[in-house]
Amino acid sequence: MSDKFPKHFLWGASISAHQTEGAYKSDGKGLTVQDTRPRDNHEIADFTVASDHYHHYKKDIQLLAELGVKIFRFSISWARIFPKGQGTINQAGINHYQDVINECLQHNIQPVITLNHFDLPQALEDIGGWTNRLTVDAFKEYAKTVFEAYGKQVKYWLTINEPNVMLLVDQKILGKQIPIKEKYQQFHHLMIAEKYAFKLCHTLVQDGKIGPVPNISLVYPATSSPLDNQASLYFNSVRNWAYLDFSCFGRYNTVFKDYLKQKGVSIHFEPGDKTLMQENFPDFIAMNFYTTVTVEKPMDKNNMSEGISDQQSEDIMDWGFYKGVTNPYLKKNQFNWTIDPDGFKTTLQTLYDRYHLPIIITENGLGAKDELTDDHKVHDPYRIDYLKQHLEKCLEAIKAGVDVFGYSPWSAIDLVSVHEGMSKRYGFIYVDRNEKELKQLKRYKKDSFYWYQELIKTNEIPP
Ligand code: BGP
Repeated sequence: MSDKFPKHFLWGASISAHQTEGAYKSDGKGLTVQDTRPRDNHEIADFTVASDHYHHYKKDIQLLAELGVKIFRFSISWARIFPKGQGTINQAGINHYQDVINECLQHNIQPVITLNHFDLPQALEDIGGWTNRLTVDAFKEYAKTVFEAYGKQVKYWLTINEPNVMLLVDQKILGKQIPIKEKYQQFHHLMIAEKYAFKLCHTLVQDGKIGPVPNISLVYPATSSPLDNQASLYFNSVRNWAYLDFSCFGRYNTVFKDYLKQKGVSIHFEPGDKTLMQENFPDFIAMNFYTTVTVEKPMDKNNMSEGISDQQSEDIMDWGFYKGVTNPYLKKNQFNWTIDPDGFKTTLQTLYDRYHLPIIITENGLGAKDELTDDHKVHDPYRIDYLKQHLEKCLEAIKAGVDVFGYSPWSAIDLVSVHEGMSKRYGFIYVDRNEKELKQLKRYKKDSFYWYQELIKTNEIPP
């Protein structure tokens, strides 16, 4: 096999609604948990304007067409379609995404749509959010509405972005901390909602394909000690496999069930849940990958706080089960996330052999403090380096037999990072604003834009 990627490989770029759109109250949109969530650092850019993609989508899609992407992954803001999460449909919201989809198709770009990316409508949060089973009903109504509205044109769908991250760092992403018992009932509801999305997509969208979109970080044991190996078994299960086993096999795995039992947590099933989960499955797995995690068995409770401080951080502890440690073999980025291209290959191989489903990478990328030069250039060799290293390993995985059919890195344009506002940029396209100043919000192509353009054109990693 040559060094080229497969002929019809789906090169893309990804964003989410709340991190790019802005216009948070325009045209009838309701508030979401992202609009209301307390931010630890009030200096960071808010989501009210973000990258103003709502008003710049034509320009942004035109730039993506110039980049050469075949797919564009974005999410629909549920609260634009149902301002209260359910009930009355907001036609302006339906029209907006119709315009975005038309614009993509005119440029021969296939939309890949995430149904929900961290932005639950606030009205549903007010009735208990994912803890309340009514949120599952509201999600069904919402999913049915968008499949009916856009299913003729959009064939690739993703369910709910990273339920595993939402639960691991709940207080940061969902706006409030919840007790563990409630957390895993939420988890069950999220997974059931996803199963309904599989079912509805397969019923309503002709030739539609749908997949779960978890954030997968393979978990390594810190040493060859059997106890560290146990720690990695448990964190792998809680962090990764619980979600995908439910989506792809329709069951909770035994390690995860034991974890819940030891925590005194039991999940309530409604009649019909078992049939639903065992009869509806995805067509592919969409994987978000940034890093890997290394854990040991926690032995000393002193000076340790339980929990997780950041979605990809090693600063995690679950007493009795696992504790994150620094991996001495790996470098870190400016924001303390480890960089592990070999781990990317191992993750792809592990995922494929576990589930035997085609894989599309829907996030991967480097957050960095980019600088716009006086002549409006952004020199980001570090991002090119990161992408290059990961794509080399992706190609090795493909050669080793893993069915990877697309790569859509994070992110198409600069956007508001979940934890670091506008100071942590991921895009191929620079958006000229910072934390405090909106400036003109002009778009500039970074060096990585030209590098990725060349890659897409040749289907080969440029030197
Ligand atoms: C993923 C999320 C994205 C994005 C990314 C980077 O988990 O799906 O929405 O935020 O992580 O995270 P951050 O913005 O914290 O750097």
